[in-house]
Amino acid sequence: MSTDLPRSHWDIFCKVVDNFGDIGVCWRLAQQLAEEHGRHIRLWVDDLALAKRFTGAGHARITLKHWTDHSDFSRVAEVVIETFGCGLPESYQQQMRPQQSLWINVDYLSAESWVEGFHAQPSPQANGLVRYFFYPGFTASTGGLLRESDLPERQAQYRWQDLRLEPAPSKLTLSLFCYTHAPLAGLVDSLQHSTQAVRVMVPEPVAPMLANVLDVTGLEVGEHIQRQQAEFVIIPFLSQADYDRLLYLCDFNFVRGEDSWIRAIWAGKPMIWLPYQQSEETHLVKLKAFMQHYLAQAEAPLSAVIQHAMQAWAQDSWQATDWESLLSVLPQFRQHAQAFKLHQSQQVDLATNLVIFIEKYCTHRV
Ligand code: TRH
Repeated sequence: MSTDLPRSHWDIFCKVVDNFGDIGVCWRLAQQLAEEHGRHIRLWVDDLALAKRFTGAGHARITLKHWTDHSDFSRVAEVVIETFGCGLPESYQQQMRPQQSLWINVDYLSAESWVEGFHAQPSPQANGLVRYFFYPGFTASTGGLLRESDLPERQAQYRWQDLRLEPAPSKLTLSLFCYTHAPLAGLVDSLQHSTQAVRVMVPEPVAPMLANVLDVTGLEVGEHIQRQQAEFVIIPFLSQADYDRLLYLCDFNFVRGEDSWIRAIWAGKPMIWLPYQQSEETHLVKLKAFMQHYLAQAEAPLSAVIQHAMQAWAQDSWQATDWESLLSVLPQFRQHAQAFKLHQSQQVDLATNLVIFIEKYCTHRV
């Protein structure tokens, strides 16, 4: 079987729908395939400027390519990874057939049970190509979750000083990464009246929402705003590596979407997840499925508090009591988050599952 590019050269296609998750996940996957599995990756992205905010100094085995209608698709890879159903360029597909390239769509993450039935299934395309669906997930019958093999060693080195920040042992430190539909006013009110002093790390993309709630004109990176029991600290949009540090060093994390959600699990700290809003409230079905999995081993009183808080945060019904209830179970929540992290870390990671799937496929075909 001949292809244009050597077997170890894979292509990943990424379309930035909105926000950061699409490129965040693709860059993380590309790095792990290059770093831990020795692949050479061409990462095709339609929004190069945003991609460069994530790739920073890049990686020796990863080439960032601009995906446009005029891109040079004269050479195709044997293994082609589409992400989040972004599709593949027509002209590129035309070349995949003669080359018998393997087409895999790494789709959105969900804890819903149907995922297991669709994972790794072939979908014959009208043009004769076969598109395999690869579903990330929390169980062994899915593609797994992105998790770097050296994460525990890295976490052991994390220090606030790495982030040019100081620890604040007398306070609970939170990180706050949410969407505009989050009931932020309710949370800010409950934190201002918190029975325990809190420090809230607010990444730059969230600052305009907070400025609105605090009724101040604009909040700059580096600003500290004290409101009774709550100190809000505006921090820059960090590198993914530094954001991992922040999640690990905080006592409590508010996260969202796809990637920060999983990074909060690997941080092993109490967290509240806000799913990306979808039509017909599909995101609430995703939230329910995740809580069922996340809280399967949790004691009923703890599970009830966490469920109520996550639902209130996703359904715009956050009460001050939600924060005080979380505070009242924080020690148990910490233990639970640690136990869930250890349990979930037993699962084979997504990049490794992808390599195993592809090797099995390629060996079978030769
Ligand atoms: O930015 P998001 O809301 O991305 C979303 C979701 O992926 C969603 O599923 C998708 O449909 C939508 O985009 C289009 O949330 P997510 O997935 O957590 O991605 C954020 C990325 O940004 C993640 O890789 C972490 C990274 N990040 C940093 O690198 N530095 C930071 O300071 C912060 C706050 C985030």
